[in-house]
Amino acid sequence: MRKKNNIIFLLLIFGISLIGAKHLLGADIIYAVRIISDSTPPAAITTLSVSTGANKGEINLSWLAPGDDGTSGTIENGEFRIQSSTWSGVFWSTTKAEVSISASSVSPGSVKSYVFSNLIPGVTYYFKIWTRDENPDNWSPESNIASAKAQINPAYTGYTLEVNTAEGIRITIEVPDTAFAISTQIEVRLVDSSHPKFYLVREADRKTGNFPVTHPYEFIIRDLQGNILGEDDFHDKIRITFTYPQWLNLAQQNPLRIFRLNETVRKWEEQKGHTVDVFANTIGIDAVNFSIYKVMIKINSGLDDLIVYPNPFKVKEAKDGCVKFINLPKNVTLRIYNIAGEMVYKKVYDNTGGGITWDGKNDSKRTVATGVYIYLLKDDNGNKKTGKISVIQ
Ligand SMILES: [Ca+2]
Repeated sequence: MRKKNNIIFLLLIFGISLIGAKHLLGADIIYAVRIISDSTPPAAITTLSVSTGANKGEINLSWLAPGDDGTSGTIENGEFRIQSSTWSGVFWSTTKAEVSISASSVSPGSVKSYVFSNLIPGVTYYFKIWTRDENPDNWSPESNIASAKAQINPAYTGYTLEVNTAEGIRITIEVPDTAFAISTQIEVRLVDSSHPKFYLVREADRKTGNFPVTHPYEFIIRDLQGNILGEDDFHDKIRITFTYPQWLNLAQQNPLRIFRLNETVRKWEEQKGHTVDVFANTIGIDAVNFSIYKVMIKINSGLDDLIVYPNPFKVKEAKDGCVKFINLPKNVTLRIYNIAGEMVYKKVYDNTGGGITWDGKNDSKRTVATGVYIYLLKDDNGNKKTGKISVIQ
């Protein structure tokens, strides 16, 4: 709290006459206010709690406010700052916080909340929060750390059907009330891979170079009168989620895709907009109609789909301290050059498993200097891809 000392100055104004005698001309009182800087920051928040939010990519935060000085006193002209990270070991600091919330008339112990949005659905985020009072330097110590997963999809108001298949794959189908024009209850039936159509499909697999992770399942939907529905597009999207085997490593999970069989041309077509939850081992899509679906690992034939992240590569803040190159073909060679064109790192990968990493070290396992580097990826067929990475040590 700001402390005020009211000091009264008695201002005496004297005039000096020509003969040197002092004459009191008048007196006035003025007030001066001296600010004694508040050096007591608010206490650390110990009650930060977070939970998956209601909408896609959201996490809800709530906490109990501290006081202006420790846990007492109403905070005026203060501020809360919140930092988020997908890694709990990140450098936590008010200077790294992404969110600033002004705090005025905040009484100690009052419940405060904030909704983080536009996070990556299904990914776990960690949070810390700080509070300051009216003194810009009076930051509280950091709060407890709290984590939650960003919402993958908003909760359906309809119903969820869960099927455990003979292969140990769990398939979840979330059907919103608005999916069908009719309001009757609906029965969903899965047809497994003993379906005769699938023999033709296997030929197609080899041509497209996709490695099947689950057998195909056909989804058929009937109303209670036994009529097959879903021949036309749904009125609203239906969510289909597959579990995938736990033995897949992270690099194999990245290229997981859901394919739908186009029965007219007998070809598997990749379904866009999938989300992978690496913690629950699930992959899901919003389906616009029922059909035959299968989960496959997409093996790239070239380097066109390469993704390099994070870039800039802040070594201390990157997960596992590595920059990742994903959506790769089977065998690649990675070369890293400095801006002077000198090669600092080279590695040949006989099996990329879909992705590789670089830890920001040269061939002698020494940390490279902060700066811009050029990567060159080359595959077995002579395809090349280069780009810049900003490395920040
Ligand atoms: Ca204070």
